[in-house]
Amino acid sequence: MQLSPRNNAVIVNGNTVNGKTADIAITERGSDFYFAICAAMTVSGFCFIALAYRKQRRDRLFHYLTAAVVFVAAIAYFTMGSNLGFTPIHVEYSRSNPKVSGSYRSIYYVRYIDWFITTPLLLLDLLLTAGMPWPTLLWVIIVDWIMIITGLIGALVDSRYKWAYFAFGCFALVYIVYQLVWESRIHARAYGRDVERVFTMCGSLTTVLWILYPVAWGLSEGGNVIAPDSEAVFYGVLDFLAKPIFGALLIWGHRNIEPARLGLAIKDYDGDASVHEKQRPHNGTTNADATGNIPQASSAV
Ligand code: RET
Repeated sequence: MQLSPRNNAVIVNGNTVNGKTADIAITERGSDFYFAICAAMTVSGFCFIALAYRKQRRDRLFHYLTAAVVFVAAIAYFTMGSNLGFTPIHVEYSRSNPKVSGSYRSIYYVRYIDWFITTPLLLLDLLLTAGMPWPTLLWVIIVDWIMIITGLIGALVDSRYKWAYFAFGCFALVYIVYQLVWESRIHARAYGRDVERVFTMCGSLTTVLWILYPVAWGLSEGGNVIAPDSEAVFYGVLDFLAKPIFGALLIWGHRNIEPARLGLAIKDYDGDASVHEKQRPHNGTTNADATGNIPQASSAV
């Protein structure tokens, strides 16, 4: 008798997509691992939201950004655990190692959709901590998108031209790393020792981890050196450190830093009766809106 229910995802959702079958694909163990990371992302998301509710609404920016990152990742990991969100791509290098021998490898495009949404949010976390001006934020995010999209194109191309896209992505990463270790770090210093400390801690973690992503890519989607199960572990560990662990450190680092100090002066309407319903409007007939103004229609009645 089997005690634990089997994970049937790789059987239910097979390896055939658009008429092609991936013969280099994840096994049940790879699927289990993806589901485990999915669970970790989900739990950490709820923790970040719970921590957000301990703060005033206007001080929750970093909690919400970080929670969004892990919730999006949780959905991507659910997809990969279910053996979905991939397409079989002909490998450039056929290997004799039985774990990677074959012609078509599962390429998980859902990973890139996840990164397209979450990496800009992670960069926002960091660059807002450093108090960088918004044109720089925008520019770094555009460069980040170029990095992710070129990585996706490279992964989907089956000829050696894939490495050209990989090189474009690496150039983009060099610029992002320069921003983090140089310009933003110097900028963060101007806001005081505590801001500099949290930026240095999270920025260094990000720099080291992000440099390892192209290594994982070169060994899996690019070079077909490691099996899809090992790819799951490599990217899974990186994502776990780059999202929930990074997020926890960032939120902890911000515990005594008022966002207003970083130039993030966010308005809220604490004293407004119609928002909090702590007190009744003066004559009991008018309805003030969130700005405290009385709408024309209701005052005319
Ligand atoms: C690719 C391949 C192309 C070259 C480079 C890459 C870098 C990817 C990075 C991804 C980071 C993802 C994170 C996800 C977690 O939220 C696209 C693999 C340089 C740095 C942090």
